[in-house]
Amino acid sequence: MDHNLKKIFELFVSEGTFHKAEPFGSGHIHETFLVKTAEPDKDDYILQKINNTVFRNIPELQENVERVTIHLQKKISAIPGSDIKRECLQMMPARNGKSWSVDGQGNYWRIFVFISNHRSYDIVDSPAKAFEGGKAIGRFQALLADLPGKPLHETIPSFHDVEKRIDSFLSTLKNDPYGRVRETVKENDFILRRADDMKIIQKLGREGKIPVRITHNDTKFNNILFDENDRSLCIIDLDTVMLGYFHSDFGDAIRTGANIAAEDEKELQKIKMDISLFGAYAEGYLSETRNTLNTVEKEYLAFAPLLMTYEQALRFLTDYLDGDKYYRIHFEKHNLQRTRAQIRLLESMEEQYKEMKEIIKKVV
Ligand code: ADP
Ligand code: GN1
Ligand code: MG
Repeated sequence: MDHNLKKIFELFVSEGTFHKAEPFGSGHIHETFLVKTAEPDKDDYILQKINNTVFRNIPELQENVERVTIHLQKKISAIPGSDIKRECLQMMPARNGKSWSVDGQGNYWRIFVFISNHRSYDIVDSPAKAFEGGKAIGRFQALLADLPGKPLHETIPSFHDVEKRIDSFLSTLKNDPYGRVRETVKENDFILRRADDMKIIQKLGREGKIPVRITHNDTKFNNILFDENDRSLCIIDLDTVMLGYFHSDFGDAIRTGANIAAEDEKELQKIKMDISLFGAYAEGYLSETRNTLNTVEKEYLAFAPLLMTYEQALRFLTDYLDGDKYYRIHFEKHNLQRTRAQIRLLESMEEQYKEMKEIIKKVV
């Protein structure tokens, strides 16, 4: 559907005035536009139509993002030499006094200051960037450890609860709502064979051996913005910041940042986890978190990328079997192609798991 983006943008407080808007970025969840302002010396903005099928409670979602961004702004602005405009995500208020606005069709919108001259990577091509990314995620977790006030809302219930995701996969297999199950027999078996092994982090959590902490929960590498010198600048996409395990953040960044091919690569032989990118990311991450992580958390770091790649394959596959309701797809069977690519990536990690564990042992 076409939206009147000028009218929607004008529901918000901004310095500059609307010049033009164009679709922006490669996120799978929201509809994102870059709004260019008419005045060259004023900020541009990101205008987002919030996905309210994925995020069911917008006031709670927005309250979380407000609290997290304000906390990060306070802490980062206290660091000498920091560039608050580019190192912190900044939401601008709507004219209704809230941080979101609803259009005539009942769509929810919000705006952020556009972080200028940033670079973002769907595929990472050097250990230096992987190191920077790891450092940025570690630092992000440290900055949020002392978020004051009540616990954050759970914006997507049981988001990284792989046990529940396996259960809902099993019920989708049984109900087969779109008659697609017979097409995915190989993929279903791959997922089911590994199901028990993938429950270990949750088990250790229940036993009190791994603590629940404030985590980002969506550390896809393109959610880390870099500056023009490829130094990490800002972590974005804060909708899923809530309680979780550090493993989710470590693992998901490797899943996306150490794969030498695209997340949905069709030619499976091109997909591989690059062990030097893994090592560089781990070094960057541990340079910030070494003194915080406990022994059990460290012991399971090498496993985290396998878990998150498994979870992602499971999520894409379940969405395919459920009729593609969650992820935005760009062509028929896109979610099946994504599933196959993630399965291949997991196989590549399994082939290198021994080395991954050795690297972690060295850098912890
Ligand atoms: P999604 O959940 O759909 O991935 P994101 O919040 O990650 O949505 O936004 C989608 C894309 O928009 C990002 O990957 C990034 O390229 C861009 N983006 C989002 N916020 C900003 C910002 N404040 N400044 C610059 N680019 C941004
Ligand atoms: C989504 O929002 P985006 O595109 O950064 C998803 C992640 C998945 C990722 C797979 C809220 O991330 O959990 O890992 O797609 N975000 C949500 O590409 O579900
Ligand atoms: Mg994103």
